[in-house]
Amino acid sequence: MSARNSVVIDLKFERREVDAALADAFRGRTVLRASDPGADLSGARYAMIWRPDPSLFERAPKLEILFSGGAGVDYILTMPGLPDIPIVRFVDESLTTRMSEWVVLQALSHLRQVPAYLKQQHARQWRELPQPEAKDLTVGVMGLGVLGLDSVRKLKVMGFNVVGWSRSRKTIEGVETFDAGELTAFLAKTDILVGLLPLTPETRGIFDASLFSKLRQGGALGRPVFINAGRGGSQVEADLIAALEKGVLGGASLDVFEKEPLSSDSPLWAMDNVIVTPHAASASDIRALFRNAEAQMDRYEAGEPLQHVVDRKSGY
Ligand code: NDP
Ligand code: OXD
Repeated sequence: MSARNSVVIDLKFERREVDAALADAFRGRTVLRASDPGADLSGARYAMIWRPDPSLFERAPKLEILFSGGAGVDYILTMPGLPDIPIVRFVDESLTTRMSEWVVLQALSHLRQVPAYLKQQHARQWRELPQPEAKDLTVGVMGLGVLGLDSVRKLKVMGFNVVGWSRSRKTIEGVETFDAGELTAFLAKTDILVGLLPLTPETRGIFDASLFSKLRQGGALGRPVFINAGRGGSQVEADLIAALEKGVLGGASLDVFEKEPLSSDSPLWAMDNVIVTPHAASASDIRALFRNAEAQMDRYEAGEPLQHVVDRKSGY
């Protein structure tokens, strides 16, 4: 098989998962694993990566396309020796659906006071709490891309009022939208804030004390709630913890952290109004990943334009 058609794989999955998924993927192409000792990557044309060893680019100098093992590409864009070739993001219905499930689950959990009821359950306490409805609250979604737009749609189905914020203004039926310059106005309407932003120089540290202080206070839940599944580098964790301690925020659901895994001594673990998940809001499905990459390789080899190519200037 021609090395010109070879695909290097350096992903986070277990070897047996990769083996099982490879049974019906990349027919007619040679698959190489970067982790195999002595694997000769020198002629490889494509690479599928998720936090690869930085030596990859030296070992595979003839790469033509990089395929990200996830939707976010912040870790690729900061890799030393990154070649100037197209980077294709992972965009797939499975990833989108999983994320929307997580977002809706978290919004409903705070609406229906799941953290407070769990606390009562552990104390064997039988006490009914006030119960606002979804329509009494506004969820503000920051990031109206592939994931944000689907979450907006599904939050609407559950009855929430939804507002959205993105770099360029979007038009979404039944949703008030704001552009980058209108952040304060967007926050002032938001009771539950959902972060679905990529990590870029512009979004690093965007969720800080100043932003939390601009969220609407006194809404149907009393205090605003912060939900983040974008990237941990966008949240200033010290500010977030202080906002939760001072009651600027009434609760949070966090899937991403400044440093992952979240340190065992982080106060976030023990806060009973905080739900922590281990960067698991939406895992990439390996079969879907391979299917998507193959489709793009076929397009490329047929001379058609690639889809979901990262804009290096904007960083996502
Ligand atoms: P997209 O690229 O489709 O969308 C990104 C959105 O963010 C766009 O609406 C974009 O605005 C907006 N945006 C980017 N920069 C800014 C800025 N400076 N100011 C305002 N808005 C901005 O990404 P996806 O929806 O596919 O994914 C979003 C992120 O979710 C990923 O980058 C990744 O970090 C994270 N993720 C997390 C997972 C998890 O399990 N926790 C799983 C998958 C993804 P515009 O529309 O104007 O371009
Ligand atoms: C992604 C992720 O970016 O899983 O896809 O975080």
